[in-house]
Amino acid sequence: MYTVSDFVIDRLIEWDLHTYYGFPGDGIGGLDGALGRAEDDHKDFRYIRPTHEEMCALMATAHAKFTGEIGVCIATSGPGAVHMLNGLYDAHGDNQPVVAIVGQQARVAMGSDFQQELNMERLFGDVAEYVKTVTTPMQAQLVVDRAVRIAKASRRPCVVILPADVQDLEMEQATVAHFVSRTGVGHASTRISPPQDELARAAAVLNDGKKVAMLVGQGALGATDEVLAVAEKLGAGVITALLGKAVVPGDVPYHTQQLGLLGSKPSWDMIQDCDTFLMIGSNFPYGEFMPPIGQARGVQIDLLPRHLSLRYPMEVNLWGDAKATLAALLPHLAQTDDLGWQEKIAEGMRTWDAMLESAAMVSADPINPRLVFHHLNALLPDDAIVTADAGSTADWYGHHIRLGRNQMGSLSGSLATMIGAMPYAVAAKFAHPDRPVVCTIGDGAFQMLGMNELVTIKRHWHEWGNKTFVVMVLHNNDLNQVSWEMREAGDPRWDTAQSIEDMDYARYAEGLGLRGIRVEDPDQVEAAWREAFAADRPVLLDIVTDKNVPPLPPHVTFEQAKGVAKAVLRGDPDRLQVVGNSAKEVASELFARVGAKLGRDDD
Ligand SMILES: Cc1ncc(C[n+]2csc(CCOP(=O)(O)OP(=O)(O)O)c2C)c(N)n1
Ligand SMILES: [Mg+2]
Repeated sequence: MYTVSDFVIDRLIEWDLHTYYGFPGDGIGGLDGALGRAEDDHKDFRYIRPTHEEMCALMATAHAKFTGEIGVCIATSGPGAVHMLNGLYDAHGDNQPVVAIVGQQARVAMGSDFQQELNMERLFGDVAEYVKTVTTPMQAQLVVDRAVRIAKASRRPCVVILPADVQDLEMEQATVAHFVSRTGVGHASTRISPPQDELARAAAVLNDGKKVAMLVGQGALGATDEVLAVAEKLGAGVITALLGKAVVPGDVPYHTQQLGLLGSKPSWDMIQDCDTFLMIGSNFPYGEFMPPIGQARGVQIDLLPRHLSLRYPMEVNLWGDAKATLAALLPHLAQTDDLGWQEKIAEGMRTWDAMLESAAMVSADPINPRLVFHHLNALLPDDAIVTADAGSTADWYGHHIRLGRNQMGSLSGSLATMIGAMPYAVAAKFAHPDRPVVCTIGDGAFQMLGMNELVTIKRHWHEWGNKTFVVMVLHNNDLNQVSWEMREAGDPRWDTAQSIEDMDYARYAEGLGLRGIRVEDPDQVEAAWREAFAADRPVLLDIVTDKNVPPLPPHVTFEQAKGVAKAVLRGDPDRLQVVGNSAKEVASELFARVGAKLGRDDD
């Protein structure tokens, strides 16, 4: 018998979706059974079962990010569905197309508070652009097709709910009848660009600018040549949002990397001084890092109209794909002969780079986390994929990693969920088994669920063409990012909540048959990275770092710095080390200045 579940699998394959991250349960048992049969029949798909449904959904999001395709995740009803929510919100926040297929109890049980029965449409109602329960076999085609199409078009998660009994019913093809929609497979191209008159209006603003700042996000991935061509014509500087880091190669001299709390000083300076602001494919959230009111005329390009003029009042809004729109815009742009602004930005970036390097060389107890990323950046293989987590790795990744044309990198951006680095790295490896993958993760996130996912790596690493998979645990025994956030808010670091239990991560990895390397000496960091990249199997790099090196931005606002100084004065358990380290660090003079001022301003 050809069941609804058999059909769902065939339809996903017909939609060109071949990688599914799932976790079983009787609520999705009929589909699991069909997946088993389909695997025996060598159907064209891969089912990967990580250790947790949250991982499935985060992996589906990462799959979308690293392939440009739709991510697929599968879970059982009730707890499995609830576990997936965080990963689906990650897709929601970072505009990734994901289709989740979840089980539900049998139709006759619905509304009876049956075991593991939840109101799934309500549960997913906020996160999903489309969520629907398949109530009859004939409806299955409609619901699957709509979920896949809407996920891609809206760049949001969509959810197909399959009641347990429906999964095993005989499939019925859609008929020509009242109430019946006969849906089809196939996406429309999204390479859309705005009409000529709107392009001309945008070009008039841009051509008029003498100091153009470009802010480029992940929507421009794949449009590197067009972004650079526009920057060259306008003599602009280019900032990349964290998720758009890979759009512009790290060696472009006027690329100032990121903006904001983990951004660079040249980015901040560029924004403060620009007269024209061109935002491309980004939903960068922090308004305080955008140009002051009245300073800059704005143009924005985005494929999602809901992003237009959202964070900054734009003069011209262009609704279109970044690559197609920039290509259509280019003939309208005049070639500037004044590269003074761009050169000034490049000069600022050279100074910043030198400063970052010296900040990485500052001694710490025992290892300066910046040093870890400094060496990683120098040794990163040409086609590597790097992930970072929500903790301080995001700061160091933003500052010290310069992605080249062939490299990729990502993290949970908008949701900024802890643990993202690990499922992102695993999904990157499944999507690109011939490329080296590096996961950078804090010890807190590693203990949260990262440790579990090392088990998935144990299970699968033999299959990968390229065995390089390095998990670097930033071992600071602290929820460090939040310790600093507490200080910035004026509270001392709270040991009860902030401490992470010490453990031997390298030995844990060795216990799984992987390589474990523990580093406690700054002089060994570079060699450890080399060893990890040369290893014949996945490596856990346990690097013991100093929690008292502040991940403060270069232009810390007075309020934040005042908070840190207050916290230190109020008896932060690490006060002496913090003061000692920061005196040597980027923010050193700030602490001194704020400390002095605090005497007068403190209330
Ligand atoms: C799921 C989740 N819980 C809590 C937070 C808040 N948070 C952000 S960073 C962080 C600390 C992370 O600690 P760790 O993973 O050890 O990284 P570190 O900052 O020490 O490098 C916390 C608790 C979050 N972003 N996500
Ligand atoms: Mg930590």
